[in-house]
Amino acid sequence: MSQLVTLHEFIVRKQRDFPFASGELSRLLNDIALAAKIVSNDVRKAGLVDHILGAQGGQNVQGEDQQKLDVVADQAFINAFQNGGEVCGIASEENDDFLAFESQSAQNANYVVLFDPLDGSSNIDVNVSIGTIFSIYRRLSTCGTKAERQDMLQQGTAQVAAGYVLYGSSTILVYTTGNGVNGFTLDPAIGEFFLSHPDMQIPENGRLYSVNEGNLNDFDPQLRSYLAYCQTTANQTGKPYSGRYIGSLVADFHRNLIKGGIYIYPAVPSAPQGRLRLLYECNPLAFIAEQAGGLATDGKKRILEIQPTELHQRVGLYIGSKKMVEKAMGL
Ligand code: AFP
Repeated sequence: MSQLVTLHEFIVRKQRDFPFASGELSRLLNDIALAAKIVSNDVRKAGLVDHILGAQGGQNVQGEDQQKLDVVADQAFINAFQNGGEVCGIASEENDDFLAFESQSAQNANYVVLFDPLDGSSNIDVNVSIGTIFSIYRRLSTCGTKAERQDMLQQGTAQVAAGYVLYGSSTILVYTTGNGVNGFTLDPAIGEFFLSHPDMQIPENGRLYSVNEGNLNDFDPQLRSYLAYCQTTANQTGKPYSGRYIGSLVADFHRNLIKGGIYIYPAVPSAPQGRLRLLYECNPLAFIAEQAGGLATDGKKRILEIQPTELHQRVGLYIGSKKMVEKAMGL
């Protein structure tokens, strides 16, 4: 039998590669794993528990209906960060403004986390995969003081780590610290994540394209012609690509990461800057895509080099297999 490696053991081994590491980032990753287990447990019983399933009744800062599970997940991660003591502040898709933690121990912490607690939450009521996406940065403000806005508005290239948890047919946590991408599947019976997808690499080319084709008439001619190519004789055998669109970015991205493919959500008249959030969705997934050998752009430039100016900034996203993204961009 091959040896099982837990997420915790894997993190400890990686930390040993850096003799001067303080262990803070390792502890933070373990905090994320703990929150992920709590949320996974809630997601698994969403259909059973009336107070969890359904809309919260409020709207988030983008005017979208908040699902109860959105709020539950947001709080689970915030609690994990506050209890863990490695994070001085957070920004989340569900909160209008960033939160600077008040305690002295938090003010002494070196990291901030930006996250989407439940991506694809409009899919909760129909039992479709959803996920948490996170991004970790070192703070820019002075240690010992409260976190500031500048800590949150850093370019994606400054990410120290990023990852996602997909609550799908199983729960999988995928992350990078800038040295490859690894995936860990949760064994729900014992509540432990095990290394299941070591050194993930996205195929250079794939045959899946993921786009909301309901927006086709709003796409620019370049993108329309790329989609026509996908639908006709795109691969070497002269067969069209297959369209796969879940409407849950984290699930669409994960599938394409494993099988090879491209996910596109461009700017459209109804979302002139794009629909997806730079800080909570695009930057973390772009970091993972690049670490796995793929590409992520807004259709013109590298996602990771976009300078954020607002917390809830949106951008277009072309992400996935390198050759497919290049072709979609007309390169
Ligand atoms: P929610 O988290 O609000 O459900 O948004 C999901 C999402 O940001 C992303 O996960 C999807 O890919 C995208 O929106 C779907 O958008 P369309 O419904 O416009 O295709």
